[in-house]
Amino acid sequence: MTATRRKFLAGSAMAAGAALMPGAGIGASPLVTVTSRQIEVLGRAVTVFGVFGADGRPGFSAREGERLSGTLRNESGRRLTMHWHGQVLAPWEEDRARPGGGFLKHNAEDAHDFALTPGTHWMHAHDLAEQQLLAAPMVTREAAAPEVQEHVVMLHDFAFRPPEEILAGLGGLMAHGGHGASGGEAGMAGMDHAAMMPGMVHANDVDYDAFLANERTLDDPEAVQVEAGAQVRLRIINGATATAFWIDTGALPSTCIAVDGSPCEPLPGRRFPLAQGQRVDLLCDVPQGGGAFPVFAQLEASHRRTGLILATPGAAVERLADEAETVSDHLGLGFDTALRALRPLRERPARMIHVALGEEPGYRWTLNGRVHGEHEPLGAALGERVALMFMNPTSMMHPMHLHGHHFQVVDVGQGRFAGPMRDTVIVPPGGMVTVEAELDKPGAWFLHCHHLYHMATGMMTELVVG
Ligand SMILES: [Cu+2]
Repeated sequence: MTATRRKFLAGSAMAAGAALMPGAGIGASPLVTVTSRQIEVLGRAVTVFGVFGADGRPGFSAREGERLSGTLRNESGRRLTMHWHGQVLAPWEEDRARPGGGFLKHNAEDAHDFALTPGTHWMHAHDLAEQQLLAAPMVTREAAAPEVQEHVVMLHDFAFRPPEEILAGLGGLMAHGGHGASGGEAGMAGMDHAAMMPGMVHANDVDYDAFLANERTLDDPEAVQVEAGAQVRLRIINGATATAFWIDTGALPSTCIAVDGSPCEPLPGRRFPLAQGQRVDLLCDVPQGGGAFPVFAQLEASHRRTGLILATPGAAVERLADEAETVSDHLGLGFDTALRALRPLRERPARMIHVALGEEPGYRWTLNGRVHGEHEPLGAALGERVALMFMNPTSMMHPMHLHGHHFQVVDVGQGRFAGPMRDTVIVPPGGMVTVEAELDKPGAWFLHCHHLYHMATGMMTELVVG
């Protein structure tokens, strides 16, 4: 590990040196640059992060077999931690989101060189800066991908107030046992006293100002031109900080072909749950007659929604309401129960590790009774197969994410099954979910809830392999 680390540091130094000689070698032209920029949300100019590839497009795209080989440059004016979410071939040393990983400073670069993991993945800040759009797609098109039009959709929850203020408000809310702690343009909603009583399930503990699909709201949505009678592949990424969605393709019959970037047996449907951190790849059938077809992302347990429109040439695009007529359900595991991995783990005995999710007064979220910082790391041997059994007696759903690995969902409390390969799994309130992972890479890998306010207030531990 030390040797690799040294190599990585040498790489960084080399990149920094090269940056002094424009046009020379690595670092002269970063693969990915993080910037600060202004966009408009609901008619208001706001300053957010931007994450752009060398082609000027958001994030990074490649083809199966290619490597991420070059630098990530920070020109944002702020320090950052970038996590390669779903990139299971990225060495531990090359992910800032690791214990002791530190920050990439302003005007500095990290050098990277790793094989890209095929599928719909993404990169994001490993802290609340994600809410200020420090996140971007990282899509590596599969060699076997169907030859159809593709479109990447990144979802966000957006607030005009900074995450620190929201976090303080959440703590204040819990400490004071009711409303009134946050003030501001939009208080903490959906959290009345009844919803906070033990045994009551709730969602959406942050009341956002807007929900974005590729940075746009439904009053001015993205319209993607498609061909009548054709198939379109949507690669949808939930980059929201604290919001889970139902993807609703409405009039478009759709088939799920991958979750969290890993292929699954094709599963037809029109509504698909998508928790924070998760991805879903849908093949949508555009009717022969053409037309304009909204694809919505509706919040769980809410009317509110965002989305985009797929439209054939000349189709009339109607104005879309940003609230649905009916309140959606909470996210559950029905979808995962129906999913089957196309490339499951081979059967092999696994050692069980219990992970109890917990909730304490004062907006403290725990794993095995500890907040991060006071945690006991979980340990495993290199090459070991482990089963992580998540038990959730809390009042909220938690999307649990393990760094550096794809795991297989094998039990959701109804007996064993060969469920999907994922890297982030919904653990509903009152639920019990078991995933298995092959621990084939050394490192101290974060294991955490992808509701980033839960992560920020303690819901993270590490799995030390090797
Ligand atoms: Cu959580």
